[in-house]
Amino acid sequence: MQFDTLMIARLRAARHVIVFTGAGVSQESGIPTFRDAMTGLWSNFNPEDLATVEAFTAHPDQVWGWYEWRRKAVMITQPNPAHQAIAAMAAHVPKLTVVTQNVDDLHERAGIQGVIHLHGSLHEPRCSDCGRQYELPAGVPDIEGDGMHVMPPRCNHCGGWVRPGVVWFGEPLPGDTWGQAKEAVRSCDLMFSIGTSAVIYPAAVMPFEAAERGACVIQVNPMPTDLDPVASFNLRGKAGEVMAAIFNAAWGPHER
Ligand code: BV8
Ligand code: ZN
Repeated sequence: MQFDTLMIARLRAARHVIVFTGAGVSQESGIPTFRDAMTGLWSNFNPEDLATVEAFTAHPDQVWGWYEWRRKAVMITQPNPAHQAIAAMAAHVPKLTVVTQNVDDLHERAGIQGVIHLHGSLHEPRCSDCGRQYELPAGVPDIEGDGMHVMPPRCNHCGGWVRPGVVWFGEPLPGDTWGQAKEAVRSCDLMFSIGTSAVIYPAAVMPFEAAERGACVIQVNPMPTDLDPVASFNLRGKAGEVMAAIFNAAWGPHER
C-alpha cells in the first residue's frame, strides 16, 4: 500500500496524535458494526431502539440479554491488527490519545492506556437507581445463541435493576469524559478517524473541530462519510490492513 509521503511526514513529526474510533475498528475482530444488520434474532431490532432508557424500562430482560450477548462476543475475540498498530504507534509518537465510541475493551487489550470511552463500557454495569458499580461474575456470560431474554441482576445495596454502563441515546455523555475528549482535540496536531460513520452526536464533532483547528485529519474507512470533505487524507480500506501498512511506512514493520 503506497501512502502520500507528506502524510507519513506529518505523522512522524506529530507531537500529539488522537485516534478517534468507531465500530469499524472492531469489525475485523468479528464484532458487527451498528450499520451492519443485526444478526440472528436481533436482526428484527434497530440498535438505536434497544440502546435507550425507554427500551430498558419496558423490556429489561431483552436489553440486558442484548448487552450480555455483545459482552460475550467481545470477551471471546481478540484485538485485530488495527488495535495492535495503534498500540505500537503509541511508542513512536510523543503523545497518543485514543478516544472511542466503542463500548468494547479491545484497545486496552491491545495495550493502550487511558482510553477515553465517550459512550461507556460493556464491563462497567451500575445500579439504575443508586448508581453504584455492580461486580459481574467472572468469566464469559453463559448465554446460548442470541435474542436471549436475560433478566438483569438486582443491586446489592438498594435492589434496583442493574443496567449496562453505557451511554444510551438521549443520555448526556459523562461530563468529565467529554471534557477530556474536548481538551485532547484542542491540543492535537494529528487525528486519525477510523471506522466511524461520524453521524452520532456530540461525538461526531471531534474530527470536524480538529480539522477546523488545522490538525491533519486522516480518515480510514472503506466507505465515504460526511467527514470526507474536511479530512486531509481519505484512506479507503479496512482499518486492520491500512493501520498496519501506515505503521510500516512510517516506522518499518512492528514486532507484534
Ligand atoms: C444526547 C453506546 C442529549 C450504547 C452509543 C444533533 C443532531 C442530531 C441528533 C442529535 C444531535 N445531538 C444529539 C442527538 C441525538 C443522538 C444522535 O446523535 N442521534 C443520531 C442518530 C443522529 N445523540 C444522543 O442521543 C447522545 N446523547 O444527545 O444527549 C442530552 C444532553 C444533555 C442532557 C440530556 C440529554 C448520546 C449518543 C450515544 C449513544 N450511544 N453507544 C451501545 O453501544 O449500545 S452510539 C453507538 O452508535 C456507538 O457508540 C457509535 O457512536 C454509534 C455507531 O456509530 P459508528 O461507531 O460510527 O458505527 P457505524 O456502524 O455507524 O459505522 C461503522 C463505520 O465503519 C462505517 O462507516 C463503515 O463503513 C466502517 N467500517 C466497517 N468495517 C470497517 C470500517 N472501517 C474500517 N475498517 C473496517 N474493517
Ligand atoms: Zn442500587
